[in-house]
Formats: sequence, structure tokens, C-alpha cells
Amino acid sequence: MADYTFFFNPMSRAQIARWALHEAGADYEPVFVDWANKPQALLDANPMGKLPTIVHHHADDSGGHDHVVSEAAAVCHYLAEREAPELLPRDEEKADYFRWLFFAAAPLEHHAQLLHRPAERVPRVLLHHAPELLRGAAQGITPGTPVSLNGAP
Ligand SMILES: N[C@@H](CCC(=O)N[C@@H](CS)C(=O)NCC(=O)O)C(=O)O
Repeated sequence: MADYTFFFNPMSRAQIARWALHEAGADYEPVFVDWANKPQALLDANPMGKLPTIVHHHADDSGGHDHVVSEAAAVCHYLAEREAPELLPRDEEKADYFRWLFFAAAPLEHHAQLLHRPAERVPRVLLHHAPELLRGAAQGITPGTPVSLNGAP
């Protein structure tokens, strides 16, 4: 059995986890997820049925046990911790690292989703975030704009 089971669909954030699995050199078995018929093994591991989800088949002295990790940013960090510590930030980089890790996972992802939706599917919540979006637009941050990671979130 591979060290990790990786539930994926190519049209999803699972591609972030796939990149991290390769970057970390992890031994994994991919399991394709059909949106219309999610595998029971995925729902057992993560009842929300979201991708990416990985299951780490973790060997230990008593034979081993499984750890489930979901959330793309958490998967990336977990894989670096377990498989490739050289990918982790140095002490002096940790403040920026955690800041950007959580920024990407929450405000940035949320806004990116809203900005890429067809206008008729933009929900009411956009009204709540309109000031932030407009501030971003005023700074030239629109869909497709490369964002420098050197500045502050
Ligand atoms: N915040 C989560 C989002 C996970 C998520 O919503 N994934 C989508 C695919 S990109 C999904 O699984 N959608 C299927 C569903 O909700 O049933 C993350 O960063 O991993």
C-alpha cells in the first residue's frame, strides 16, 4: 500500500495537493472522484466530500494508523512536515510563511472565487465584500494580475 491515498479530480483544488505530493516526493495512490458519485472511502475519510483530501497511512510501532488531511493549504504544510522538511520555512521566514499561508486559504481564495464567477452567479455576499474588492481593483489587482508575494497582505 502506498503511504498516501489521494482523492482527486483534475478540475479541482486537488491539483494543488498533487503538486505538493510531487514536490515532497511522496508515495501516493490517486483515487479519481466522480462528482456525481463520490467514493464511499472519500466520504468515510471526509464526510464533507471535499477535495483535496489525503489519507496518510502512517506506520508506527503498533502497526500503523491513518491520518486524514483536507484543506489544500493544510495538505501542503503537512506533506512538507512529514516528507520534505527542507521545504519548510526557516525560522526567520515563519512569520511571512504563516501569514501568506492563511491569507491564501481564506481571504484570497474567497475573493478569487467571487471574481471568477459569471456575473449572474455572484451571490449577495459580494455586496458585503465590495469595498475590499474595489480597493483591490483600485490597486490594479484584477483577475489575471500576477500578485507579488513580497508585500503585506
Ligand atoms: N477550502 C477548501 C476548499 C475545498 C473545496 O471546496 N473543494 C472543491 C473542489 S475545488 C470540492 O471538493 N467541491 C465538491 C463539493 O463541494 O462537493 C480547500 O482549500 O481545500
